[in-house]
Amino acid sequence: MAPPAFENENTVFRMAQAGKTAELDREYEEALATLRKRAGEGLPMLVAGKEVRHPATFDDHDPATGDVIARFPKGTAADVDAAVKAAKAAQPAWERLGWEGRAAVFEKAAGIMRRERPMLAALMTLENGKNRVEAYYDVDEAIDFLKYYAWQMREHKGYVVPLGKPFPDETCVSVMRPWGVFAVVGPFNFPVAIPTGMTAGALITGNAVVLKPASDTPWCSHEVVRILHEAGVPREVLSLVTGGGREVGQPLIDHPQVDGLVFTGSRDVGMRNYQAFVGKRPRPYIAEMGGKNATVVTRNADLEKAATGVVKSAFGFGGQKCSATSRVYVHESVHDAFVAKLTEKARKLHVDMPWKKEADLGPVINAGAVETFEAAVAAARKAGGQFVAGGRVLKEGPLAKGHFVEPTVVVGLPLDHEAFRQEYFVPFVAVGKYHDNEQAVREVNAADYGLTFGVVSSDPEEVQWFFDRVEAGVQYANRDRGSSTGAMVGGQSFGGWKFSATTDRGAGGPWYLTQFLREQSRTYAGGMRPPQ
Ligand code: UN1
Repeated sequence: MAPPAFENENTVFRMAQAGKTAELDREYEEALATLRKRAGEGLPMLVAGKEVRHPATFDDHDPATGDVIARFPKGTAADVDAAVKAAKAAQPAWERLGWEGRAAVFEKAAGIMRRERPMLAALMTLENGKNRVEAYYDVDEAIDFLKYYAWQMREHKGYVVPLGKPFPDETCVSVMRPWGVFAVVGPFNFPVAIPTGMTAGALITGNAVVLKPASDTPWCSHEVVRILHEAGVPREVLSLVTGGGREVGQPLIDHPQVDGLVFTGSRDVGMRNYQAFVGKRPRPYIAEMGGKNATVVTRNADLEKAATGVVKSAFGFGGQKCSATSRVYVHESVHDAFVAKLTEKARKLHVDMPWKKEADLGPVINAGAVETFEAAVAAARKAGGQFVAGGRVLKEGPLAKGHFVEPTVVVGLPLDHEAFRQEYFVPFVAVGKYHDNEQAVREVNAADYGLTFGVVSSDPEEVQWFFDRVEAGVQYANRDRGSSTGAMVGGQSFGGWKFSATTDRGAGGPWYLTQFLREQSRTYAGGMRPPQ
C-alpha cells in the first residue's frame, strides 16, 4: 500500500475555514484555567527511566507576570552521565525495532499531541509568552514534524538502497545506520515544535536522545518527552535533563559517549560548541544559529502586501524567531510610502497579556531581552535613527511585572549600522533606502547570517534575480502572511547558510533525516543474499 501523503495540520486556518474558531478559543481557555491551578508545581526530570527530583530547584517563570508557574530540578553532571549511559545501553534494541516500528511510534505520538494540542498551546503561552494563535501554530509544527519524519522513513523505505553488482556472485546494499546517542539542546522560542523536531529526527533514525531544554521553557519539553514515552519510545532511550548551561548543558556536550549534537540557539553558543564538539572526534553537529533576515521591497512591490508581510515577520512572537525580518531595504522611489504603511500597522499592534484574544504581542522572554531592546534603542538613537513606531519599554498598569516592550520601527540609520548586522531577537526592525537592486543584494549579503529572505515585487524576473543572488537557505516572494517567517513542515525546508547553521539540509525537508545516519555498504559474496 502506498504511504499516505503528508498533510500539514494547519489547525487555525482549517478551523477558521470551517467557522469553528470559537471552538479553538474555548479549548484553549479551558486548558489555561486547568494549568493555572497547577501553579508552582514541582516537576521532575526524566532520567534513565526514572523521575528524578533534587532539593535544589530553579523557577520557571511566566514572562508576562513574573509568577512562578513550575519548579524544575537543578540537574548535575551525574544526572547527565546516568542519562547518557542509559541511552547508550538502550539504543541497540531501539535500532533493532526497525524503521517501520519506529515510524509507527511517531505516528502514534502525533495522535497524542493532537489530542493534547490545547493544553500544549496554553502551556506555551504561560511559559514563553506566545499568543494563542502562534502557540497553536507551534504545536501544529511539532505534530507536522512527527508525521513528516515518519512519512519520510516510509517514503525512503528506511533509507536502504540496493547497490551495483561488481562481480556476478556479489549482492551489495547500502544501509543507513544511527550514530548512537544524540544530545539535543533546545531553544525557548519554539518550545514545543523545535525540541520535538530535533528529538524526533534523532530518534526515528534509531538513535537515543538526551534532551536539555532552554532554562526558560523546561515545562514544554517535559510534556513533549512525556508524550513520546507514552507513544512507545522506551524511557531509557529518551531522557530529559533540566538546569543551566554550565551545570547540565556543558557536561552533556562534553560527555565522551555522546555521538552527535543537535542544537538550536545563539551563534555564540553554537560556534563555541562547534569547535569543542567536532574538534574532539568526527561526529555530526547539526546547529541552527540565528539570522539577520532581510526583506527587500522593490519599486515594483505591492506596498500593502509588503507592509503586512513585514509587520508579521518583524513582530510575530515579538521578533523572537530566527526567521524574523529585522531589516528592510526599500527602493528609494517607494520608501516613504512604504514606511507610512508600515508605521501605521506597527502602531496598531496591541501589546498585552499573551493569553488575551486581542493580544498581537505578549512579553519578551526575560529581563535580558529587555536589556537587549534598550541597548538597541540607545544605539539607534545615537546614530540619528528616527523612531516612527515604538522605542519604549512598557511598564504601565498590569504590564509592570512582565517584560513588555513596544514593536519598534527605525528609519534613517546608515546601512552599515549594527541594526542592519547584529541579531537582537526582539521586536525591532530597521528600514533603509536603496538605490538599485545590485546595492540591495550587496547589503543583504553583507550580514554574516544567511537564514531567511523575503522579496516583495510583482515582477517575476526581478524576484528570480534576487533569489539567484541572495545567500539564504529559505527564500520567500510576496508573502504577506510573513515576509520571511512561517516555514511550514514539508513546504519550506528550514535551514540556513553562512553563520546561520552548520549543515546544509533543512528541518522539515526531504534531506533532514540523513544527517542523523551514517552509511554502511554491505557486500554478500559467494552467492549469499541479504535477509529480506
Ligand atoms: C526559529 O525561530 O528557530 O519559519 C525557527 C518560521 C518557523 C521556524 C522558526 N517555522 O518562522
